[in-house]
Amino acid sequence: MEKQMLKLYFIMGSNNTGGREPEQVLQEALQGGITCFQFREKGKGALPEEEKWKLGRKLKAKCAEFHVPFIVNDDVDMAIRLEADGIHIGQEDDPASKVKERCPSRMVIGVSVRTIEEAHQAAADGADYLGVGPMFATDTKEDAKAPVGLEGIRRLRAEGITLPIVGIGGIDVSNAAEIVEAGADGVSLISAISLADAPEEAARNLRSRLDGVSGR
Ligand code: TZP
Ligand code: MG
Repeated sequence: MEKQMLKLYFIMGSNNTGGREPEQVLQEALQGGITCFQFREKGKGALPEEEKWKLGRKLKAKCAEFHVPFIVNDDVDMAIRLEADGIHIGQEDDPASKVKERCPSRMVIGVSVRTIEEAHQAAADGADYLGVGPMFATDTKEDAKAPVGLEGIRRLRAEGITLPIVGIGGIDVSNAAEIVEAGADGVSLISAISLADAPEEAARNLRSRLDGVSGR
């Protein structure tokens, strides 16, 4: 996996756009320079299976136009059905080792972790990258745990975790650079783009901020 793809990792489902068309919001985010996209159809108002698949197909096609990887959250069957470029799983899901057995080998596997133990386990299970967070307080995820802060990333690096890392939770243009300076390879975020008045401009500002940071 190219860790550069994690630089500006946008996540969105149909219920994160404040009522706007998800395809339009994604189009703008792509124009603004996101480097990866995750389809996360989850929580209140999430679409049922078939609708989810239909929207997933459209969003995947948009990503393909821009040569940006299309990752599916949680739902391994959906990721396979959509021929996604990857799957992102959490601690409540099957371990990466098991998910890996079910998915085509070209698919990237991302795992959400909060602690050093979870990170070591995900690495041992064959994760390709780690999502670390929540970094800061967020209103987007209802069941979000306490933030780990920049120290959460620094600690993982100090403990010898070498996998690509993307920070998540409460990230926007004001704090994105610090995440990379702390040792992450990029930032993943929902509302800073999905609820922005101008998603393209929001993505572009984030991208130029991140292009100016020297990471690890
Ligand atoms: N996992 C940890 S925090 C979070 C997820 C999915 C929500 C991130 O949303 P936002 O709007 O970027 O804080
Ligand atoms: Mg999950």
